[in-house]
Amino acid sequence: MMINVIGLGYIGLPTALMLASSGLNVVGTDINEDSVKKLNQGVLTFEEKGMKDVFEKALKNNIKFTTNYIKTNFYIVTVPTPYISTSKKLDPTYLISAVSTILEVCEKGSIIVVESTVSPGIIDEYIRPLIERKGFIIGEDVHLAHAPERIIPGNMIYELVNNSRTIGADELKIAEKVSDVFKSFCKGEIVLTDIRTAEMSKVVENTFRDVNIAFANELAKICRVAGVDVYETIRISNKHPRVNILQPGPGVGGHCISVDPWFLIGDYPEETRLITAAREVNDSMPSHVLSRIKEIMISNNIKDVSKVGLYGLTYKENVDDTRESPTLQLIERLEDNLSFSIKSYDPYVKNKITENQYFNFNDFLSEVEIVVIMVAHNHIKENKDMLKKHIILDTKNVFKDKDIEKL
Ligand code: SAJ
Repeated sequence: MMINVIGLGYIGLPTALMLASSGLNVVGTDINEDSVKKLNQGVLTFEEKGMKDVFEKALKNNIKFTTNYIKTNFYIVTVPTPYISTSKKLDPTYLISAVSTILEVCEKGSIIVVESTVSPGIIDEYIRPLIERKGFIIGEDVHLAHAPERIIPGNMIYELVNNSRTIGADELKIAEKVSDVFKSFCKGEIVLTDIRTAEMSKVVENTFRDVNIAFANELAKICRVAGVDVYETIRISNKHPRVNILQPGPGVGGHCISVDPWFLIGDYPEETRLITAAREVNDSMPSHVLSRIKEIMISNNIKDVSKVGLYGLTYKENVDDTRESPTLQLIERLEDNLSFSIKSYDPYVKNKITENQYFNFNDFLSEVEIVVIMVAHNHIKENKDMLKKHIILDTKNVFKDKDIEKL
């Protein structure tokens, strides 16, 4: 059996490599000619811990990369499913186009596994009618499955192997076939269910985390007014056997947790009061940081915003991904003249994405008086001593010292 993985991004590439390194026959397809060329030359298109070794093994096992869809009977679709910020809905265009192209080449009886994140109901609403319109009978000519991913950027390879996963299909025998493929590398439990439940559980997992982060963020605001240390409060409360509070921060970024809850809110506006409130709390955090910056500027008699430096542009620590990053959200909320002045630096971001961005840490530090730690990269933990002369606003609790400004 040959497996064709469609879309070689953050999820598709490691998945294709894991399958191939486990001995399966794999072809990876992507529309990006440059990426395909690089991969065929043995060059990875992005960095991820442990992925190089898996890549080498996959190459030895003859994995191939191409811009064409291959005629086979097993497809895993990992194309992007962007979210439309104005309507808060998912955009299934890439998914529709991938499935349409598969239908042009696939063998009779093929299994199409959608791994891309979809909002609950998307497969029924768009994919089934599309297949039927093209004259295929679902369950005979093609079979559908949904196998949402759960891996976390920064620890993807480990989590691909060890996480439990969900497979939804119309028939148990199809779910089992898909499960056998994933079992080639996945040691975690594989739970079989129907497609709608698989869709719902994926979005629910990210929504759960969003709501729980919002609770921690709200606590940070309460504790500031109450004059109590939020981190100490959380540390102590978490000693209770049934309490497990997450950490507050400058906001929630990334392509998943800050996005997926909107799918539920968009589709079930009457039922999602808690989820909506949580989104609002998390979205308010960059503005909360901004008010803290203003307070600190006033109390230190600093009038010029160009004396403020934001450390960290990525959405979380030790990755280079800046999608929906709280720092970028904060800069967007500044008036134009201020957003030109405020400085920023991130050791992981090598291209210019903000107006007043520095690429050398020393230069950055020498130009600012207030350093706002927005991301807890290992780099800042290792270089704490360099900030001795600065006023620090630490939104990630990197510094444990009492006299440092917190959220
Ligand atoms: N964050 C906090 N406080 C915390 C934890 C996180 O403020 O205590 C912030 C982070 O700084 C970041 C955001 O939340 O801005 C999200 O980061 P994350 O590390 O929690 O998650 P992601 O977005 O990198 O990956 C999530 C994961 N989902 C869950 O943990 C439920 C991952 O397993 C999914 O595969 C991924 O979404 C996805 O693709 O859906």
